[in-house]
Amino acid sequence: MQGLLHDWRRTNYANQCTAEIAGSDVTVMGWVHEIRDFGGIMFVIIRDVTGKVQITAPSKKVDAEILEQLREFRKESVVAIKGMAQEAPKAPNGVEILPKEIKVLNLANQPLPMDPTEKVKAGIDTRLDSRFLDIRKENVSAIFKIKGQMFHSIRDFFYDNGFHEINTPKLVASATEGGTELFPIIYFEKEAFLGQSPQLYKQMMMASGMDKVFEIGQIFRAEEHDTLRHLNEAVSIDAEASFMDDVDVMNILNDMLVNVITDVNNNCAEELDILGHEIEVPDKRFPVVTYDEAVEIVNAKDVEMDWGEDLSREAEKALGDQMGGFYFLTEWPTEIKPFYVMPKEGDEKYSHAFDLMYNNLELSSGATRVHQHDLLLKQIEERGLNPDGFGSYLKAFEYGMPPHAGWGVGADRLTMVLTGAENIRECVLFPRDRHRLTP
Ligand code: AMO
Repeated sequence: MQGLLHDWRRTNYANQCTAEIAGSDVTVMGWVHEIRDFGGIMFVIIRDVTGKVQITAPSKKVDAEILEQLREFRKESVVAIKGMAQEAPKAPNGVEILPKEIKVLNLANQPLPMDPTEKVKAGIDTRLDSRFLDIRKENVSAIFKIKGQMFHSIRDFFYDNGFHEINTPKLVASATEGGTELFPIIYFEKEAFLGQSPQLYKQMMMASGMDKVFEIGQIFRAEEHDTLRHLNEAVSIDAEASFMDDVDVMNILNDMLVNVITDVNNNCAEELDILGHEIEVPDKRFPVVTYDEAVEIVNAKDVEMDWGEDLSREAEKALGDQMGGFYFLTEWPTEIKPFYVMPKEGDEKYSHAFDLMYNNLELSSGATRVHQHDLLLKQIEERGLNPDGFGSYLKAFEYGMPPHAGWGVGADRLTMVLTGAENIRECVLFPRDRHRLTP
């Protein structure tokens, strides 16, 4: 059968084919990136996850049969080549491979639905329709390599700081963030929903004595928004910690982000370079602006905003222009924050809720939570929600719930910050938005 590896194994990735290995035999495997045939000499560029390597086939030095095989190559086919490395200052990494044996592992149909070498630029929809081809481009895979480093670094940070990783259900019976924006599903004979946040579960875990938990998982929001920063399926990084308040968890969030940015800078220099993006490691605590101050700043910039309103896009922009970089927005009006947010003692109009912003982009929301059963019940009722839908959640507050606080960070939005992407769809492998459910 054609196309099997049999006893062939890769000896070198493209980035391991450097001048130091000149004179040795290697086996490289990857995709046919480019074919240049000058009659007397042929150049084929092979691409793998690490970069590119040049195959050079002069008719005087290479068997006619090999040249024939090379001429049958089609762009983006998967091939394996055995040959001898020799120095070639003009080739990628200063080395080229003189082919001795060739295997075509899988031919790519032509024409390709899009060109992964970017000679012909494709729009975002064409690219997302053939995402596997799109990700073959180094400026696209760079985003996902950085996103991977981000998750790695975040997990390390949580484990190093005594957080336990949890997984909570995504099939749920009731809303967490209020009644709207839910995707209903049929759960046997009942109606259920896709989870919009692990909020209620991470809070219930505070009553379990696990002390500090985190979850990285999907959230589903049936928002009609069709913007560059909203998705209907996103990944949320959620943290919850007992015996802590809003200021404590804001400090944890600040430390975590400094850690992530440092790690990305240290481990993804090549990817950042490909993207032409730089991100400075913040050297001080993120500045804090209160909601009242934000209303003043926004109005001073001639963007109308009444006290008690959420920030509009224009208001976010005005505030972002003033603040720049990372900053916390604190002391939100209680009435526009969810029922689980703790109001300020003696000044209940204000709450212990905060958002973390980067320029004009909201990255995270968090708060000190209400841990007293009766106050929680009152706040659920005041928001017109039916306490019956919160039975198992409320139960956790009756038998020893410690004071606690936490936050949720949008992972795809954080990736935008780390990579400089302007459209959130660039930061998700297979995005789900108002119009897209495939691939
Ligand atoms: P919130 O609803 O503010 O808070 O969500 C937290 C963060 O998740 C990201 N996010 C989104 N990203 C892309 N598309 C969306 N549709 C979307 N919705 C939210 C944002 C946002 O800041 N339970 C609280 C968190 C908490 O208090 O712990 C919550 O879900 O970056």
